[in-house]
Amino acid sequence: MSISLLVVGHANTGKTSLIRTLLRRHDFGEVSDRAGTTRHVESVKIKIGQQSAITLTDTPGFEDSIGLWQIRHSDAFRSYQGADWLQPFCESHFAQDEFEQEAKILKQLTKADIILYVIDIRQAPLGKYLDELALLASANKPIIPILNFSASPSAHLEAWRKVLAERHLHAVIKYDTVAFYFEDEKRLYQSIQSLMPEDYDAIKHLIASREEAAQLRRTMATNQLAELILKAASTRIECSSYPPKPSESSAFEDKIRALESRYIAGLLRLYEFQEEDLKATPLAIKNDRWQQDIFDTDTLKEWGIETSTSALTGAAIGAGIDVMSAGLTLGTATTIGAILGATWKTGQHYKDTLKSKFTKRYYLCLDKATLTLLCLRGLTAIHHLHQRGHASQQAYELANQAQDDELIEQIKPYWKHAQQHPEWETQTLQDSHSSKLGLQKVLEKALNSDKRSD
Ligand SMILES: Nc1nc2c(ncn2[C@@H]2O[C@H](COP(=O)(O)OP(=O)(O)OP(=O)(O)O)[C@@H](O)[C@H]2O)c(=O)[nH]1
Ligand SMILES: [Mg+2]
Repeated sequence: MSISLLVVGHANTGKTSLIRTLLRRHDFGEVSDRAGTTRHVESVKIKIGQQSAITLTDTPGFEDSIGLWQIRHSDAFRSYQGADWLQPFCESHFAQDEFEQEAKILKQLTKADIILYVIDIRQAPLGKYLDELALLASANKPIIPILNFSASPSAHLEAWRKVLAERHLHAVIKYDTVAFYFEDEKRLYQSIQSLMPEDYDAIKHLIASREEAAQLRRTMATNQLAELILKAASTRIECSSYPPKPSESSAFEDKIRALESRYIAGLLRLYEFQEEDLKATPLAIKNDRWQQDIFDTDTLKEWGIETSTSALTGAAIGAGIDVMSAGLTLGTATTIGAILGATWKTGQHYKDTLKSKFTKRYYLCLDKATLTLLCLRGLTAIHHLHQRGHASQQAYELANQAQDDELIEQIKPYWKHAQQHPEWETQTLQDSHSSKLGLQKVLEKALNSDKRSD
């Protein structure tokens, strides 16, 4: 069975926005700054699997509640008790003429299980709103007031709480359909649970499935970010001189920007937002000269050389390279590998380093600061989308972030490793990829520490 929630309120208080946010859909109804945007009643279901858990009904806003209140207490309707005035009123000429919009709301009242009364708390609790509450209360249905626009402090919050408490409306929900917090939504569902005890389990299930979906999205988002970082770190292009020619730098920058754009597009799809929801300012890219640190213990290990003798072997490698650079134009990886006592495979793997040394060709890679910036922007984008309401109208601008030394240290081993693996740029990195898994953990920790602001 589906619980029927009727979403009502004064014009422009965010009723349609609330439904969009609860649905996680930006395409429901029409949302705009203009009052009187919604002109028709429209219902939509929230499903868990195939089962419909909640039916949300959007309505036009109240426009002239003071006038409506006066008609309710005029000779024509005064004698009716409780909800009895609703039907005669909706069949009267008032419902066809000046109260056409209000009548559309009133017709729905008898069908609803719960009324969600949406309040714009930037406004004081004026008489017209109190009239709306009184008209709604006459339907004898439970009302949950939603204090919308709660992300910014409001001078009227306490006044609203007071007038609502005076009307026995204590279970009030603070909400913001733009800066969305799952905890607020959870409180709304918990209020519904307390009003509809027979549907307790269905709502419990809904809350759990929403929580799971949010967690899964976050895991997938950090997975995509880990992939971006590894691919960006492993990306390099060959150039004829260092510093590179402008055309070579810009070819490199295009590659990195394309990687970031692909990441952002994937993230928007994951969170079910659209391209226009997030604008990334151009990433400030600096390149660096790629070089393999042949004395790095990890590098030596990959060469198949034991680290215990690294100092000695390092010297041997240096000597080997000197000998070769004198004698060979471009030694094959196999030969070089053999000279250095490494396997054929690892020799092959390091051919770019050696080629770079012998042919005076250079490789560009991403510098440390840009890579960290890419990581910070990626985290900020996840953080923002995670709590962006689906009713948000303004694009979020993803700007360049301040450096974060702690994070740099944590991601350093992963990017250093990725820099030695140019093949990762084009490979599909499996979810079981050890660097990807390790980096993903670091990113999740950084997100949970909640330091990133939007
Ligand atoms: N910052 C912020 N803006 C909001 C919030 N809720 C709605 N808005 C904005 O307020 C305006 C009105 O939102 P709607 O959802 O169209 O309001 P409505 O109550 O459905 O309006 P009508 O259909 O005209 O009665 C839009 O510009 C929304 O983006 C909120 O919680 N915070
Ligand atoms: Mg609307």
